[in-house]
Amino acid sequence: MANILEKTNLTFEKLGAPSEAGFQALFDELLGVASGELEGVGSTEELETFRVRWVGRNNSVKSRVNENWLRQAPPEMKRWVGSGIKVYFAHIEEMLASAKEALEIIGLANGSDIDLSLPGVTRPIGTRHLISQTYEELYRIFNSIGFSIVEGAEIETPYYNFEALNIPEHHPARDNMDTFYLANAPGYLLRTHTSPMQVRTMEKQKPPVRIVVPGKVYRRDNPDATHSFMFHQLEGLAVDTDITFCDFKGTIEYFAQQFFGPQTRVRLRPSYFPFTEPSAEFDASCHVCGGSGCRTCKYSGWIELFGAGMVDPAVYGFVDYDPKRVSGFAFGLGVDRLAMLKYGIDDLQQFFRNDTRFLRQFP
Ligand code: FA5
Repeated sequence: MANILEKTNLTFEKLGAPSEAGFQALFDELLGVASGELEGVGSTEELETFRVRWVGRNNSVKSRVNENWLRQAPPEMKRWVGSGIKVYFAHIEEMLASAKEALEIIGLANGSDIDLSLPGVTRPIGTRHLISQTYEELYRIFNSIGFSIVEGAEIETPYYNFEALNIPEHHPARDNMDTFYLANAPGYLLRTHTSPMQVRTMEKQKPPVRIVVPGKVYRRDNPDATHSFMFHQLEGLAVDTDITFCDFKGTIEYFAQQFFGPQTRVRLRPSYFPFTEPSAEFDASCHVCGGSGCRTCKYSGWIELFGAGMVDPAVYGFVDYDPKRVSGFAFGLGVDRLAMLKYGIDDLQQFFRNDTRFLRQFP
C-alpha cells in the first residue's frame, strides 16, 4: 500500500474513487504527516523546505492534491473535496505560521542572554477579600429564609438618605451621620447608610417585601480600630400584613446562630433610630467565651451586633403604604465589624491596607 504522500500522485479513479468519509481519512492522514514533519523542523532553512514541499506553487503536496484529487473528481464530489482542501491546508498554513513565530523567538533569545530553559514566572492567584467572603456568608443565610438581594447607588439625595427616613433637616440624628457632599453635583451626597434603599424599594414594590441590601457607605468618621470613613453595611427589610416583633427577634436569632454558631443567644436593648419604633440594639452572646466573659466581649459576656427595629409608621407615609395594614422590621449590620468579631481581628484598618500577609490568612 502506497504511503499518503505517494497517494497524492494518484487521480480520483486510481485512488479507488473514495467516498466523503474516505476523503476525510485521507486528509486526516495528510495532516498527521505534516505535523509530524513540522515537529522535526529546527531552523528557518528547514522551515522553508517544509513550506515549499507542502504548500509551494509547483509540485507541492497541495498542488498535487488540487491537480489529482480535485480536478479529476466527478462533479458531485468536487465541492466537498474543494472545501476539504481549503480547511486542511489552512490548518497546515497556521501550523507553519506558529512554527515561524517560535523560531523567531528562539532566534532572538540566541543572540541575547535570555535563558529559555529557566522556569516561567508563576503568577499567584489571589483570594477573595474577607469582606466579600463575609457578604457571601450573609447572603447564604438571608437567602435561605426568603430574603432577596437588592443593590443601590452610593450617591444619594438628602431626601432618601434622611428626610424619607423620618430625619428632617436640623434633626440631631444627622450629627453622627455627617457625610461628604459632592462639590460638583450640588444636592447629592455619599450615602451614610444602606437605609435609603428601604424607601426606594418600597416606592417601587408593594408588600410583601423581604430584601437585604449590601453596599459601601460613607461618614465623616476619623479612622481608628473600629471606625472608617468608608465601611460596609447590609440592610435588611421585611414588610407584610402580619409581621410581628416575634418574627423580628426570630429572624435575628436565626442569623446569629447561623453566623456565630448554634449556641449563640441574642438579647435586645432599647435604642433609638428615627425610622424605627421601637428601636433596638441587638447583642449576641460572646462566641469566644460562650458568655462567661473574656477579652473579646470586654468581660460582659455579650457582643454588640447592630441596630434594628420595627419600621416606624411615619416611613410608610413616604412610600404610600397604609400603616394600618402593614408592619415590618428593619436592621442595618456593619459588615466590617461582624467580620472582625467572627475572625478575631482587632483593627478594622487591616481590611483596607492591602497587606497580603493579612489577606492570605483567609483563603
Ligand atoms: C445605621 O446606620 C442604621 N441605618 C441601621 C439601622 C437600619 C437601624 C435599619 C434600624 C433599622 P448605625 O449608625 O448604628 O445605624 O450603623 C450601623 C452599623 O454600622 C454599626 O452597628 C456598626 O457596626 C457600623 N458602623 C457605624 N459606623 C461605622 C464606622 N465609622 N466604621 C465602621 N463601621 C461602622
